Amino acid sequence: LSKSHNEPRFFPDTKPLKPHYDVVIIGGGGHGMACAYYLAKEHGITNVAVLEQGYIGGGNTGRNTTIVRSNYLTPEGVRFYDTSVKLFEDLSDDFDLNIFYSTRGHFTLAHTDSALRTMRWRAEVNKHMGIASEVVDRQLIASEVPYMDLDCAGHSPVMGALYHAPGAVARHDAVAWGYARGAYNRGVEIHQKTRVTGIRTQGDKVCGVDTDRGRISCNQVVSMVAGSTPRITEMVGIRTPIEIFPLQACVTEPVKPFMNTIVVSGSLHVYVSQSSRGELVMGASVDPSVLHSTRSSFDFTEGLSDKMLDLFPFVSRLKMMRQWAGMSDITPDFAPIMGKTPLDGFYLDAGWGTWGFKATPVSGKTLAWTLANDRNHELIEPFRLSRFADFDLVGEKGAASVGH
Ligand code: PYC
Repeated sequence: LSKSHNEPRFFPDTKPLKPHYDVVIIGGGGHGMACAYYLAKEHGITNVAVLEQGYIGGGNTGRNTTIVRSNYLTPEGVRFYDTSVKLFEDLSDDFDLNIFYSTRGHFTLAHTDSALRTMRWRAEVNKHMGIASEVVDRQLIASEVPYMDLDCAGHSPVMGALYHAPGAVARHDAVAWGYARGAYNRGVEIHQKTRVTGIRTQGDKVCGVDTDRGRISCNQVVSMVAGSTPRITEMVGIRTPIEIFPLQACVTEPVKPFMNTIVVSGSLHVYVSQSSRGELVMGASVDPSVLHSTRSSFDFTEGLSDKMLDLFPFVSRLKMMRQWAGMSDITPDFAPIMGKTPLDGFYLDAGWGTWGFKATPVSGKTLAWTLANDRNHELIEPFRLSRFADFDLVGEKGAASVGH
């Protein structure tokens, strides 16, 4: 084989760690890679190491159901996720890599009066902020999703829905790899299979990171590790109100394209879309108890199938191909925790719960800005860690697609 055939497609073999980096990013998922990309691209900061205990995008980035939307409940949330949707729309061009971004339209079904009231609330906040969201009736749902049983087998009929036209799906691995390649080509070092074992401080400031491949010194550390956040924050003695719950998902065998929209039922606790490969990608509520594990269970598939079949009886004929779980780092107000912390030089990108994939571009971009300027970007200031002590919460539970 010629030399080019032997070269890895994206990254050469890992080099030894350097003794010093300006910035260490802990976590090589979509968020970590996006932060590295924007640090290099927009701020010229390239003496950066991304440390990933497994492989690129192997955590929650590769374990979600890839839904992108901005139909949140609070102005802070809407503004933040709308910026992300706009960044997502241009990513394939930015990367020169197809991330299979596909705008589908997103229905959140309401089966009760109170659910409809929440949909109306979200629609009004969204419209006020220029986001396309509206409450629609059964007739419109039936014309857009003709294969769905709106009567839910007589159990809890659909009364209406929140329709969000910009709702989209994308290829999650391509997002992580696109950011990683862009960062790498600009000089960022990506160290896979490198586990952080400690964080060193001097006074009130971060000064280095210990890993299972050696020690490094650095000026800034940002933790972007979602379900592993408590393990990292413990190293620096920072307390957060995050609790970890598994969130499971699964796909069916691929079938011809028939489902053009994303359908979420908050009351039945299911969500489904059809991937560009033809698989139905489905998920349900988070698991009922705190657990730091990515094991998957039969309870999940059984419960999910029960609800799915109420809405889509024909799915009973499809084979389930794969199931998996991620570790959701959930906060009390269902909004993330981002930005500076009481420890100088240590930053957080956490609390991503069940809403992290859709924030990948905006979290990377705003965290890169925050690191470069050592002050919280205005879009993430509402999500600062100190909001819990200040009782200044950003209540987004009503906009979480996933039951909790
Ligand atoms: O927030 O859109 C969402 C979502 C869907 C599945 C998990 N989270």
